[in-house]
Amino acid sequence: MGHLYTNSHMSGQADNQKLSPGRNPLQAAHFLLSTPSLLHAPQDSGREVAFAGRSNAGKSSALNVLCNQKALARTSKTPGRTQQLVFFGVTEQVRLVDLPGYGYAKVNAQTQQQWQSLMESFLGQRQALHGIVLVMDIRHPLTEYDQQMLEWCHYHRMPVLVLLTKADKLSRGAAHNTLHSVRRELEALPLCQVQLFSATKRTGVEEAREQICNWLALS
Ligand SMILES: Nc1nc2c(ncn2[C@@H]2O[C@H](COP(=O)(O)OP(=O)(O)OP(=O)(O)O)[C@@H](O)[C@H]2O)c(=O)[nH]1
Ligand SMILES: [Mg+2]
Repeated sequence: MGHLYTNSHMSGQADNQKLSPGRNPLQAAHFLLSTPSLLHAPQDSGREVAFAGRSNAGKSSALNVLCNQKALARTSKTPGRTQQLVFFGVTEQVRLVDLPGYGYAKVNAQTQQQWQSLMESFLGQRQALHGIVLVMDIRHPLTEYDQQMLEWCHYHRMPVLVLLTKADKLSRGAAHNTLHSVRRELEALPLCQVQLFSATKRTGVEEAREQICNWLALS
């Protein structure tokens, strides 16, 4: 199977280099490796933020727009395409991770089980992990798997940024109604924030990038 990601050949930002105002620190992101197991993940040091969500929710598209790159993470119309943990380097000690999509109807029970144990060990053991970006299609928020992910994050005291993406598919009023009801639903989770997002219209990109850079101590 050919690999699903392209290396952007962009130069990495040195850790000790001061970032000028207005610069996007995530633009330096480049493909490092993809792996089905944590055994082959990069050394567990520094800081990471991981992107999780249902298959086809728009994780890879969100990653691309946040990094201001067209084809860093491959996007697809076929759900379930990203089956591995995909690591992108931003600096020597900072990484972004595209997690395998979940809830794809056609995968069998064994694959679901593997996903479950991979996510549990990633969230429970990965020292470098400083935050999860949980991507939900605004038209289908808070699926059973999203709730499971939120519970794990809560249990491990992992901060979460929920992106209600594809907001361009709804009217402004409908998008805000969903935003408010999801916020209400999650108000008991202190480490969880919710915002609107659209990779197509670039809605909420700056806001999300600021939070991610904060977690990664890049600013
Ligand atoms: N209209 C609209 N379409 C989007 C948006 N984000 C993603 N899409 C589309 O949704 C589909 C899935 O997007 P991906 O980014 O590949 O989704 P994914 O979550 O990475 O999917 P898997 O890797 O298969 O789990 C693609 O056809 C994208 O073009 C958005 O903000 N607005
Ligand atoms: Mg993807």
